[in-house]
Amino acid sequence: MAAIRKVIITSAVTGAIHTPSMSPHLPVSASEIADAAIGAAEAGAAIVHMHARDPKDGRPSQNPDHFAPILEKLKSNTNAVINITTGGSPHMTVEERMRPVAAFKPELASLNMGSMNFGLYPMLDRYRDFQHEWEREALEKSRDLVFKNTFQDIQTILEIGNGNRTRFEFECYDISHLNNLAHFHGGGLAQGPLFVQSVFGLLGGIGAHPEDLMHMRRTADRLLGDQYEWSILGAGKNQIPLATIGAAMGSHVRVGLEDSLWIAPGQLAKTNAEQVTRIRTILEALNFEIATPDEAREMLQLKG
Ligand code: KMH
Ligand code: ZN
Repeated sequence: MAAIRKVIITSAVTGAIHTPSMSPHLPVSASEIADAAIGAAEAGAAIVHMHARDPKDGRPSQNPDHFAPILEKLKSNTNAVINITTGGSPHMTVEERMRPVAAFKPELASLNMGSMNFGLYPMLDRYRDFQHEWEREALEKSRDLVFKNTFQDIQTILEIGNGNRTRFEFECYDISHLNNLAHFHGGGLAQGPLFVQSVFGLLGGIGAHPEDLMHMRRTADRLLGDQYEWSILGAGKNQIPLATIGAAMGSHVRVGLEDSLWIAPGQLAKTNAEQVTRIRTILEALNFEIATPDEAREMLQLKG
């Protein structure tokens, strides 16, 4: 009998795209963010993808002082792999975005594989009442915003990570980002097994149709061969459907309030754990096993 495949669940617990006025369940303070990640890990997430916020107004923050209490609580309460963002928010400079990974040298960090438009402004049609003016401004400004990830930016983050044995969740929002990853892999700066997080359904990136998913998969296979572990992230309403299709085709999955505030149409997720439980139930029904943090460490060759 063939071995049962182990699927890594990542939970991205708060992010920078969604803002506090969009959901009362979005974690904002350090203890809310840490508790959300611990709950997700207890529900089955092997990896927690971490952003921090300024507790004053919920604004995304890459200040290491805002990460420190979150990481401390996480480390003493869970064995989950901690993955720190270098994406921060698309409104920040790359120098700002790198700060927590340089300071904390985690096992895993995100790395965004190309510059792109990042259209958050359509959310202004849905949300009108904001507690803080920065929330409206962030959405409004995204009309004229480039999320900057030049080759030099990517190289600098790779060099910081490689120097600390931090490995990467390579965020690929479009086909060209796979080309960029193949370029850095060919040059030796990005080393396998590459953890490729394909991101679907953000305005500015690839769509969220199953054909888009197939195209990403075929291109990754052609460019990266057996050198990668594939993971799927669908934004908003695409979260669970795309994770399910991807998993059936051999991917790992990412859920979390960073990527979708919802658990069902018109129904906000109350916790990150709820989304982990939903995808876990589906994966187990498909006869997959859920990877433990240590199994994820082994698959991705993390430093532990
Ligand atoms: N917000 C996601 C679509 C990062 O933190 O580096 C991608 C992300 C970026 O997680
Ligand atoms: Zn993120």
